[in-house]
Amino acid sequence: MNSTQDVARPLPIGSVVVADHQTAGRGRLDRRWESPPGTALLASFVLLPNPVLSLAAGVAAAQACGGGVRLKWPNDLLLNGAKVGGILVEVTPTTAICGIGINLTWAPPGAAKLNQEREPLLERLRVELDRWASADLDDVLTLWRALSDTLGRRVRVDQGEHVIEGTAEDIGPGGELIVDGIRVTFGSVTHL
Ligand code: BT5
Repeated sequence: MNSTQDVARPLPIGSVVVADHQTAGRGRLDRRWESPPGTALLASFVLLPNPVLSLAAGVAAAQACGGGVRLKWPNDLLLNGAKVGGILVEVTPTTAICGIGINLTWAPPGAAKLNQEREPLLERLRVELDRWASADLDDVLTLWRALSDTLGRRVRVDQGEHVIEGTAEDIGPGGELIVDGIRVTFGSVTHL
């Protein structure tokens, strides 16, 4: 299929679309998500809209992966500091489409792979996502903080027109990153 996000879009809440291969897998801002056939977990979950779904999905995915997977704000899964997976939340008027890609047996240069089997990982992901997508905000934020590789670091946030550099101090109640007291709601983060 082209992208699990597009196949999932018209489906009802509770649906899950899984691909062996995507010809047009995408990240945020129309960036591409690459993975050769059969080498990754590529799934889109149709969920109720939730303002911190991206963070909740990160928590769920890190829990499902286990083995030291950590979170980089806003939506990356890291293994040993390298990107092993990503999360893309897109909304329709009534649903949120939560796309999760995790490298299993292949990764692009500089990225990481998890080396786990897809089916058991998908099962754990379903369970964790069910739980965290409807969990209390405070519980999501608490576990996100514990799994975070971003908090406490110096970061650069590139917002296109603006670049913010400073210490990533915390995340706020809306999932925003607080950098030297400034609330950051979007941008690409580099750990310095
Ligand atoms: C993301 O975007 O990290 C979200 C990726 C979501 C992919 C899933 S797969 C299932 C579902 N269906 C879709 O079509 N998408 C979702 P972003 O933060 O924008 O990161 C994208 C950037 O990550 C790219 O510009 C590359 O630099 C890098 N990248 C691409 N493929 C990668 C891979 N397999 N592993 C690590 N990094 C990758």
